[in-house]
Amino acid sequence: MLTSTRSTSLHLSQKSISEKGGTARFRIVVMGAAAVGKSAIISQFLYERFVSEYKETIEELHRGEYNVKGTQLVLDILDTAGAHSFPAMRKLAIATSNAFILVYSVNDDTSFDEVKAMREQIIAERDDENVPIVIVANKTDILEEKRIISRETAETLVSVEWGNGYIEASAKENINIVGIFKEILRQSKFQYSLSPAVERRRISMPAILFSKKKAPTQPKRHSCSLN
Ligand SMILES: Nc1nc2c(ncn2[C@@H]2O[C@H](COP(=O)(O)OP(=O)(O)OP(=O)(O)O)[C@@H](O)[C@H]2O)c(=O)[nH]1
Ligand SMILES: [Mg+2]
Repeated sequence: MLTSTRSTSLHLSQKSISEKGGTARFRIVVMGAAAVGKSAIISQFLYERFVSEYKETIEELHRGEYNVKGTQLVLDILDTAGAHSFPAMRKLAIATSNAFILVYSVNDDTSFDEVKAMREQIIAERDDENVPIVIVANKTDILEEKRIISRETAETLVSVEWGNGYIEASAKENINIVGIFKEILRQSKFQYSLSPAVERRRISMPAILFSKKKAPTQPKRHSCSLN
């Protein structure tokens, strides 16, 4: 378990959050093929750390707690398995999350195919074309000649055809990582502003520890309220 308090660059406007008992909750799931950099993105966002060794994830829940002008915002970020994901776990993650980050690696075309399939599954299971989804093209730091999926191809498909958010990022170089989370909150109709003065406490622990908790209620689309 890791706990720390430090300033953060993500500041959510108090006006945009309707809270119950002073606490607002938001749950994001990060999905994608194996080794595309899902854990690296979360680690860079929450802990400002890049780990170059590859360690397969089973499932991990990270929590960022933000104090925004006296209101507590709890941001749950579920890190999922790319290789050995269990269909039941994926279904549960899809059913209980407010928003989705789907990651592929720009040097791996099968990981892009997987993003397409996951997006279709999310839309089918949620029965909602407008569920907040951001597609992340990760590892953009690699040499151009190793890149297989071009920005034009992916961005046109994602932004124009699918109507989802598209972000080019590098967890290794910490490029656009905060942008991913800003985009997902924007898609979810949150308002935010950048501020260096917000307190954040971060913890990381296996999702199973949270399994007895009631899943967060889905916010209504086009409203900013959270339960
Ligand atoms: N060059 C480069 N390597 C990266 C980047 N992000 C992650 N990696 C590396 O890619 C490997 C896989 O990263 P992970 O974050 O563990 O991938 P994952 O998607 O969580 O993998 P699973 O948990 O198995 O699903 C690791 O060796 C990382 O160091 C990046 O932006 N650029
Ligand atoms: Mg992982």
